Amino acid sequence: MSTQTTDLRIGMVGYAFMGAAHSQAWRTVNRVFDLPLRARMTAVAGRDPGKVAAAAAQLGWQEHTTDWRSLIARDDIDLIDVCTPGDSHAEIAIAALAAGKHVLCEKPLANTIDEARAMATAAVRAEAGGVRSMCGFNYRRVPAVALMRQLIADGRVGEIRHVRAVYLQDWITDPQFPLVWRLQKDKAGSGALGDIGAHIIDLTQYVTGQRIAGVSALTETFVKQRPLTAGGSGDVTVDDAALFVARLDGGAVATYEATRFATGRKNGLRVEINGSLGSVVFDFERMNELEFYDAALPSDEQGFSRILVTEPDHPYIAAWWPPGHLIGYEHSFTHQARDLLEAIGTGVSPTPSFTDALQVQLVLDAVERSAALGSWAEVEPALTEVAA
Ligand code: SOE
Repeated sequence: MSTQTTDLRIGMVGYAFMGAAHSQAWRTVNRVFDLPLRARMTAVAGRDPGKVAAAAAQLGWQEHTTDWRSLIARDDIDLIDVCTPGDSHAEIAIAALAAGKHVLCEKPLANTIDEARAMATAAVRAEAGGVRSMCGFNYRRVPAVALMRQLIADGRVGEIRHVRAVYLQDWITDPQFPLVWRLQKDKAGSGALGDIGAHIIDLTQYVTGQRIAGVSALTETFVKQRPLTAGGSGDVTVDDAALFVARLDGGAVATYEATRFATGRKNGLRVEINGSLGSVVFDFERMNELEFYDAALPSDEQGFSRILVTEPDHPYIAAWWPPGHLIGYEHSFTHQARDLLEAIGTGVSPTPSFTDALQVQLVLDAVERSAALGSWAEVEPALTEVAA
């Protein structure tokens, strides 16, 4: 392990579930991977002074503040990590990029296309000055997903015919679950569609190398009123479930389902790709495995094999444990931090870029347009004014 001499000083905004997952990654990444930069957890920002002080102590941040703008103004902070609800992503990320700070922004990139386009444009402009940005689609960094992409890129499933993706949760099936920010459009932008649908949109585009070109969708809000923590009740203004079919630009046809009402499914992300020469299946409930069907085998040998993705030559695994010892959800965030530090340290642009994330946002918008009109909706290309 080399002794990193260059610190990358980080300011994180937000400290809830994603803030905790990112903090774990910043604490761990340089103890596992040999990188040109060392993450230094300089400060965390949050609105509540007591809670952000407690979060700093618990998560390992050196300082804390209630003013995220002060992080951007500091000369001793190099990167802003945006872990807030979607309604503040654009303001924070654009200000950070303008101040010359690298940015990691949680998904989905923004709550609207206009915000996402402004963020992507700001990122392209900042890139010209060596300022890097990435959107936190962490499932790309699960070793089995990276292996899935490699098998497809190597032609092992042939021409892709079908993409079949679901992301199933059940945390709000109880009508008494309160009206939290994820259920309010002005804060979250959309419901299951943007929160977990964005993941399967990005993941399937990433592993297939194809883009969603058009969709036909429906959305549903099963529970339309929920209790307010201050008493009374309020309107749920986002989707509880979103389902759509899609055409990909490489010729595949696809089905997508994102829901928070799949009773019993806690974080059930599953993607199946069917091709002319075989199929490959990733199921997050068995995240260290990949199912692979090789139609080129002799017929008496054919069947789905289970690849245990824990060998040293599998993506990321060599840094962890011997074969057969498994990794978890949090490792995808450590791998995300690894790839970001490696990119910044070697002067290349990390992926997924804000333009990649803008393309996901355009799909989200097409799904909502299609569901509202009950008709097919095309997905426009993700161009930014600077790049166009
Ligand atoms: C939703 O509850 C959620 O926390 C998403 O926001 C995350 O992106 C996903 O990884 C887990 O579920």
